[in-house]
Order: sequence, then structure tokens, then C-alpha cells
Amino acid sequence: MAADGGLPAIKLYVIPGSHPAMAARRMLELKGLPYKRVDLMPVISRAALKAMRFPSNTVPSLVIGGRKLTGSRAIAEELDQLRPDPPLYPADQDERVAVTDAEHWGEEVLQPAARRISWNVLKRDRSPLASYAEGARLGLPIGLAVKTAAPIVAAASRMNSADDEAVRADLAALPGWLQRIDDWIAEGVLGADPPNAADLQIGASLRLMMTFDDVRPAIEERPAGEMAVRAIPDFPGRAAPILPRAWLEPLRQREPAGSTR
Ligand SMILES: N[C@@H](CCC(=O)N[C@@H](CS)C(=O)NCC(=O)O)C(=O)O
Repeated sequence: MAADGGLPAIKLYVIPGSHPAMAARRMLELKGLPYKRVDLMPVISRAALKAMRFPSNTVPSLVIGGRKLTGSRAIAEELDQLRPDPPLYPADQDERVAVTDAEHWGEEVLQPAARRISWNVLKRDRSPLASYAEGARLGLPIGLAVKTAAPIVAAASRMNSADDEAVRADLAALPGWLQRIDDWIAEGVLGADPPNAADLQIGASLRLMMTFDDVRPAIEERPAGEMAVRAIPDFPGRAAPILPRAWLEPLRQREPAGSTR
């Protein structure tokens, strides 16, 4: 069904604090497409999306003119076809391949790591949850949602394998990942203005990681962090330091930017 102005009606299903959902929100904003946002509680979202017969049970999921699709990459491609300007993918074929490769890596490597770190942090202390739900309409008061969130946080940690060993390994890998992102920025694959699909995919994961006081200092002052803030200017949520100091050691050992040693 067409919404006002001949555009199809668009409804985006998100979970507050979800980084791929935030990437989809930015895509719609950048393209100037009006849409209705539906906020879902984590874990419960799976049953809701399944009942609505989306292709998969994760967010972001999108209804567009009655058609249902799931996944940040599928959504980027769909929106680029619906409204090509500003483009999320370069017109030049080689550049497009480079951006799509970076986008895939962002979805497959960085996105799950950011998710594991988040649930591990929130498992240790649920009090920051409300800050991630800022502006969300969950159908119950945010305070109540947070108070009753213990089983949801436990289930989400389990479902996303956010165990200590995995998260410690993610943090050890992060400096190498950040270098890879900085390199892509130097090569012009990332850092486009307006942001491309890979900037939004990778930027959203970095922005989520930057809500953690433990991790933000390792990201914010490097090109990767600056790119992420340009791509996604607002990302709600903040969690005070909580992770074991030893896990953060690899993040402190970075050579100064531009060092060739
Ligand atoms: N890689 C997919 C997956 C998205 C995904 O796993 N989303 C999470 C939220 S960040 C989700 O829906 N989780 C369900 C849950 O928490 O129960 C994408 O980019 O769209």
C-alpha cells in the first residue's frame, strides 16, 4: 500500500540499542524516507518477528509496501533501489566490490563481536540498560522493563555466546580490526560523505562499542572512531567500566597513529 506521496508505507522493527537496527534507521534517514519504528524487547522479538512471518527473526526487519525483509544488508540494497539518492553503494564496479566486501566483514566479524561484548557487559550490570532504551516505546515503562530484564539478559547472553572466553578474544582482536578499518578509510573504501553501506554497517558496531567506557578510549580518537561518529551521529546508551582490567590490556598497547614500527 502506498503512503502519502506515492511512496510505499515503511515500518522498521528494531530492538533498542541494536547496532544493525541503528544502521537501518540511518539509511532511512539519509534517504529521507518516512517510516514508522516499532521497538521490540530483545529475545521476545524473535517470537514476534516469527509470528509476523518475516524471513528471519532478527532486527532490523522491514515492511515495505506490504513486503517483508530482514537483515541490515538486504535492507540497504532494497532502500538503494527504492531511492537511489544518496547512494549507499558506489556506481563504479570495483569500488562497489570493495564497499560490499567491507560491509560483509562488518556484518560477519565486527557486528557479532560488538553484540557479544554488549551482552557480557550487561550481564555484569543491568543498570545501564535504561540508557540504551532512551526514546523507545516498549509497551511498558522503561523502569519496569529494566527491572524485569534479568532473564532476558541471561537468555540473550547465552543465545549470542557472550561468554567470557569469547569476549576476551574479541577484545584481543579489536586492535587489529580497528587497524583494518583505519586502512580502509585511508584507501577511501570507508569514510564516504554521505556514508556508504559499509560505513553504516561498521560505524554502527563501533558506535555501540563506544558506549562502553571500557572500550571507547581505544576507538574514539582514531580514524575509525571519527568515521563512526560521522556515520551515526547519535547512538544512545552508556555503560561505566565493568570488564576485568586484564581483558583490556590489548587495547592499551596500540602504537601511536601513523607509526610504522
Ligand atoms: N546480521 C543480521 C543480524 C541481526 C541480529 O542478530 N540482530 C539482533 C539484535 S542486534 C537480534 O535481532 N537479536 C535477537 C534477540 O536479541 O533476541 C543483520 O545485520 O541484520
